[in-house]
Amino acid sequence: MATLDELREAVVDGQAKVAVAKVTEALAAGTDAGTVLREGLIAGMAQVGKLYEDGEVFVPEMLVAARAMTAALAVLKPRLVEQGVASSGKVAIGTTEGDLHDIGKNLVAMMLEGSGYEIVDLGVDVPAAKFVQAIRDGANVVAMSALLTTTMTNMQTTIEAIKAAGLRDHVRIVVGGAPITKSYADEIGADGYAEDASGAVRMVKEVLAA
Ligand code: B1M
Repeated sequence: MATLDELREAVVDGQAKVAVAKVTEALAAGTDAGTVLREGLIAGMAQVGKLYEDGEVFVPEMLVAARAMTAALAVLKPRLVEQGVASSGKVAIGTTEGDLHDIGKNLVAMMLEGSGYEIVDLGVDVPAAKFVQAIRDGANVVAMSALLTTTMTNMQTTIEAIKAAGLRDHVRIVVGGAPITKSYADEIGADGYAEDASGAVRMVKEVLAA
């Protein structure tokens, strides 16, 4: 669909206003919000990642692309949330300490919110102590995201801190992000791993039912 191609290009080029306009146009034309997300926004960011890996764009271009994606996501969010169904659970979500990537984490948060979970968004660069406090404040799920190989190890640090605080039995822990694998999740003692945002919704449901 031409509009989704234009949306993808707008994200790659970092044109926030165009990206917002294209999301609005696609939704008005009746395109499903999930399709707009996958085929427009996520596809655009994936292309930016490839261009960065190939040395064709650099951090500033990635940053403007990320801003365009964030602006477009804000428009899409109400529709994503609308598509959700009622559920239960309070999820404290954040990007691990030292990590400033938040697009994937925001997507996961939105999809969970859309599925009826209460979301406590701890933001980026979240130290272990903040996750621990969130459990004390009533979260029954901790959801951690990491995009860097240097910050994924802080997931383990956080799990150890949760254990040390005597709270491990009070909470389910799910992890994800580009460098994370199922075997890494198992190794650090997480309850679940998901590859993408819709997988995260399934995973949270599964671990709460277990
Ligand atoms: Co950064 N960056 N970045 N970056 N960046 C990556 C991650 C990188 C792979 C690029 C590359 O080299 N090819 C690389 C990491 C290499 C590594 O560690 N092995 C990298 C690097 C090196 C860096 C810097 C160090 C660059 C520098 O300064 N020299 C720096 C680090 C800053 C820091 O965090 N301390 C940096 C900075 C940035 C920007 C600020 C410019 C910007 C982030 C803006 C923002 O987030 N607000 C940025 C971006 C945009 C990227 C890429 C291009 C795109 C990331 C993204 O948003 N993807 C990325 C390259 C890539 O991924 N190909 C890259 C779209 C998003 C929807 O996907 O986040 O993977 P993702 O989330 C997915 C899944 O992973 C999953 O679901 C999401 C939806 O499907 N998921 C979960 C995520 N969290 C989950 C949690 C779950 C379950 C699923 O359960 C809880």
